[in-house]
Amino acid sequence: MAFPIITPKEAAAMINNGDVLGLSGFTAAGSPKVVTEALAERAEKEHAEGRPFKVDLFTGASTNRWADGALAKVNAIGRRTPYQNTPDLRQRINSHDAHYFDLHLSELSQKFRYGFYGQLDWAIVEVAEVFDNGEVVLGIGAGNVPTYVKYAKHVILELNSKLPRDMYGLHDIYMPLDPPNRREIPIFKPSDRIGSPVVKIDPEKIVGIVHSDHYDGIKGFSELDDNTLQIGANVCNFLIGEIKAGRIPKTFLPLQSGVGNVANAVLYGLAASKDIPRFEMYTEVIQDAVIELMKMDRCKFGSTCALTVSDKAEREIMSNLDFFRDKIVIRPAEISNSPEVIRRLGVIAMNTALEADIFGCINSTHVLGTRMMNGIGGSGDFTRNGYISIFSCPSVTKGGMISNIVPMCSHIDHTEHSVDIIITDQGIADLRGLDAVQRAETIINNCAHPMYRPLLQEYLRLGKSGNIPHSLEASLAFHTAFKATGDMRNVDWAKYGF
Ligand code: 0RQ
Repeated sequence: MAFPIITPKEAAAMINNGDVLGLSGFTAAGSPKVVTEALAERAEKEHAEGRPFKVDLFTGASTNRWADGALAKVNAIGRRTPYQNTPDLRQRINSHDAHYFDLHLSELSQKFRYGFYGQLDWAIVEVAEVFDNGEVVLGIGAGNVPTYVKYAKHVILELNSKLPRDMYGLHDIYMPLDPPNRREIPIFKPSDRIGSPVVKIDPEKIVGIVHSDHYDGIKGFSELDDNTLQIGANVCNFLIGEIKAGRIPKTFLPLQSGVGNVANAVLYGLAASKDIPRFEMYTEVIQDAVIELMKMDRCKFGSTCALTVSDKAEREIMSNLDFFRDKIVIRPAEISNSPEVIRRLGVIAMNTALEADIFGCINSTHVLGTRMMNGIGGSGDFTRNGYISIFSCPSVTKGGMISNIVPMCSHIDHTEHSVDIIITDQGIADLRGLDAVQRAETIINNCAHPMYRPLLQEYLRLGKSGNIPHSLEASLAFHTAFKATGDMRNVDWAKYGF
């Protein structure tokens, strides 16, 4: 092999306090494991000896316990973008130990190339194979690797022996030109291939290869409960109704599905429904449910940025690549999430909300408007550009103490202009063509839990005038009641003069 083999410790020793790192991977899949873990050990030592040690991390999306997890635990992350979901990092962000800026996943590569975020010192990239000319086959998450390896001063490769060499051909690596020279991204169906199966890295930049031997460590999903199954069934019923009404073509349209338990349940709902035609996905994450749907021949093809699957499913895919090869393509985030392509293909966007308000706005990111959960991820890329944009969530959370339908979202990621449909276990609110008050009535009657409906109806009835009849004083009363008493049902409208 043309490149030196080094240990994780030797790799970590080359990285300095204040360096900016671009990591491979997306939603944990394909993220580095052993170099970042060794770097966290080094940071801990430096801190113990009284020296500062933090690095900035640019990733594709969330990483794993060996990268975000280990580095956040020892407080070694300075700046961090985009999406994340490890408990330690979440805590560091909410205490401002780590400086997190959240942005749409489709935008990071190009904004990095535009020079908005400065220089990159290192790219640390998990690979399945390295060729002597510097070409590499990536792991199961492409993220922003093509941009990071182009702009980084140095590259460290993690060659993961869990990834078989015949992964060659699973990726489609394409980087658009930047304005004013950008052309169309020529994807006209989810399975179109427009780039290369490998990422080309300048061999001069590769300082060494580190061996690793780990699956991605992605945890499986919660058992589907009655509520999530009902949400899945409601999404299916909505889609079937749209096909029957001729608003979605009979041949169907590509689906996008977000992350998390609810998204996984929605996909299992699709499997159960015989009225949903075999479908394709143009999405950013493929979770376990899609792998099952491919085996059942319900999902024909998936274009994605990552296989965000449990270790069990990852092992299964890796040992059956001949079956999956013509069913999956892994693309960089700026292509999997490209607004241009999403709009062209007519992708049906299905994402999960933390909370929705009665006028149709969505909070995807901030618990009680203040604490960062994960980040906006690609939900905005798909919501703003989808053929139909659907948000789903349970009607209540934490045993009913939280209503996921609130008078006004405590933080807004997606405005009513981008949201067509809201679905909970209670039912479906079709907001297309409705004014603000009609939207509110529909959401309260169809999506709110019955125990919260009277409270929401009262808010709407007593709200002040205007196109969106909010009461500025009372709009966050559900949240303040929860903060004060631990239960949104204790909201007291009388306090606000109602
Ligand atoms: O808390 O973990 O203590 O049980 O939030 O909630 O219902 O399990 O939902 O796993 O589907 O995640 C929005 C976070 C939902 C995710 C979000 C509590 C609840 C639970 C998780 P526990 P669930 P899911 C493509 C698209 C943004 C990015 C995105 C997400 C925990 O879907 O990160 O869409 N989306 N990307 O109890 C307080 C509320 C709450 C609440 C739920 N209103 N207030 N807590 N919880 N609602 C993929 C990518 O972009 C990569």
